[in-house]
Amino acid sequence: MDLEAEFERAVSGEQRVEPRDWMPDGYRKTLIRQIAQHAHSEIIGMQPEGNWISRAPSLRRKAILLAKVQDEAGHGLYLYAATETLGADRGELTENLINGRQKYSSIFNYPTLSYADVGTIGWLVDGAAICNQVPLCRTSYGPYARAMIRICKEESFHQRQGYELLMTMMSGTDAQRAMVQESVNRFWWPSLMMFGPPDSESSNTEQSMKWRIKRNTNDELRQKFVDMTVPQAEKLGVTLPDPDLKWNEERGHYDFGQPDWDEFWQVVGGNGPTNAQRIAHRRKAHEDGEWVRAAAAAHASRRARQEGV
Ligand code: FAQ
Repeated sequence: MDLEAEFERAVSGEQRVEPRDWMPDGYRKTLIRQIAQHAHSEIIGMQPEGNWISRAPSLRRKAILLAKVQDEAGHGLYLYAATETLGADRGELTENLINGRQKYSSIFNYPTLSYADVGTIGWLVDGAAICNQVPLCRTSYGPYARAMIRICKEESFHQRQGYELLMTMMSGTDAQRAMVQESVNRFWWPSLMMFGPPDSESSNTEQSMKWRIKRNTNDELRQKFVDMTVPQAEKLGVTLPDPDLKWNEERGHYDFGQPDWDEFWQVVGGNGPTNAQRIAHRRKAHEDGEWVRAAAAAHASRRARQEGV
């Protein structure tokens, strides 16, 4: 049996692919693209919420937010390590991010205008991330699947802290309730866009499903997210800004409207409300960290010389 046929047989038999196994070039490339995009999203995703750390309304809220943002840094590093098992170079991936050659999730190109956004990001953005990432715990590439297990546990905590924050605000004053509703209005449609374009326009889904990198299509996961979120919105007492949202008895799912896909492609193409700001901030952090990388490399090479390795 040739290598490719052996690989296809193993993958369709639910065997995990490990770093030293033979794999088709396209499989390796697709994984590096997806995992790097995921890692970049975690790192850029620190910015919208990080914006509120210094203005958190209490010490408790500040401690929670700090922990969450730190978790996101950890997820990013974990995922970059997974790409390294495929032969990618972390430094090159960072260059690709700050030069706009690689993407990161569209959701992080929207501004955080009020403190309620911290809760809404936890509830909707982490909620969408969990929906999308729990199936990735069964993705065919071993290091990615294993990384996802821990990441999903932490994302669940993130989702709950967001929901709890919003619940607290909803039991507060009229102004706080209005702030939550306004935030949900802004984040609902961009959250639906996180799952990627409709299946009919998704260039990678078919092949990624065959390789069991993706376990569900973009539209399947979007539907799952809507079904999961509507009862949570009802309990919270907010309205989701979609006049077409309606339970469909026959399908056993909610019907819902389509996001503005032109806006999605604009944001993915670099023209969203905060794309330039996010990248400029990441570039500055990278440049400011140059001395740390140089010192770490000098230390490692001195150590290696001393130990004669
Ligand atoms: N944004 O063919 P498809 C998080 C691109 S982590 C930007 O359907 P695919 C945690 C796509 O890359 C959030 N670009 O693509 C957190 C492709 O580009 P190409 C990130 C997008 O890969 C929470 C083209 O469009 N999660 O939130 C987007 O099969 C709170 C065609 O699309 C992951 O990355 C988008 N939304 O499916 C952190 C999860 N959608 O080929 C802080 C892993 C698509 O032209 C705070 N990734 N594109 O270069 C995945 O599951 C998949 O990559 C999808 C997209 C489902 C995102």
